[in-house]
Amino acid sequence: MPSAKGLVAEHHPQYIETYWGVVNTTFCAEIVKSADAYLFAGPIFNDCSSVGYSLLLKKAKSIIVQPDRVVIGNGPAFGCVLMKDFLSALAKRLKHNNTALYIRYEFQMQYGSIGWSVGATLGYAQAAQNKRLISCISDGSFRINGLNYCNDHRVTAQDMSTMLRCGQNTIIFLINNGGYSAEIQIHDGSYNVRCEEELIEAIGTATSEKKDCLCFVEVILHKHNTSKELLEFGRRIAAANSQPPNPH
Ligand SMILES: Cc1ncc(C[n+]2csc(CCOP(=O)(O)OP(=O)(O)O)c2C)c(N)n1
Ligand SMILES: [Mg+2]
Repeated sequence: MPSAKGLVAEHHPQYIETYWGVVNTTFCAEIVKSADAYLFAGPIFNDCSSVGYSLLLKKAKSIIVQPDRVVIGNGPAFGCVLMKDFLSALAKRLKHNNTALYIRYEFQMQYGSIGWSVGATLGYAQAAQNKRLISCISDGSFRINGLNYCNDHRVTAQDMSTMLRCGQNTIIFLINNGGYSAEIQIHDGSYNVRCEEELIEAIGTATSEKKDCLCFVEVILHKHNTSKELLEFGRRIAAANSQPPNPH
């Protein structure tokens, strides 16, 4: 399942795919569905991991291993069995092969907390200084890092400056697809105002039918749509700041 992506080398001949319910190819979904039994190690079946609770799996065929209990099918449940003990005992009964992990892949799915990857990149790189990290972050996640919802990269920029200060050599791919694609697929709507008429309408809504609600209106402006005072200010500061440092 998605949370375990990367634990098995994806070029291994017996690797099928990461199982993710109906989002999979039919090939993978059919193999999983038709298996005699499924062994889950530490699963959390939430809305994301179960694709809106649509997994077509039969609970009776499952063995669910949690950190301190094991549930077989619809029961019985064995308490006080630690996952590490269960998996070590199981490993002893398996025929070993040469499956090797070449690349480690990390992501977190269970809590779906976007922006996690930025801080995690910083931490992983610091901990594994003999390796080079490759990090893929989409624009929304990069922006939202540190629960920063506005168009302000302050917190992410701080993480980046820490990466620089620590001399990290990570390669970061910022996947810029122009916003929150995942949210657009789940729940699109018009949240932003782009012109005066839309702003008047939004203020009208905020002060009438939504008068008791918290209202958040994002007003989209062109970056050069500013006052002549700011233009003058910017020009003077630029001139001052581009002077060579004062020797005194
Ligand atoms: C901390 C946090 N805030 C908000 C959300 C809700 N959310 C889920 S996906 C998403 C958009 C992600 O955008 P981006 O990182 O650009 O990825 P894309 O969908 O564009 O590939 C948001 C806001 C979340 N999961 N976690
Ligand atoms: Mg995006």
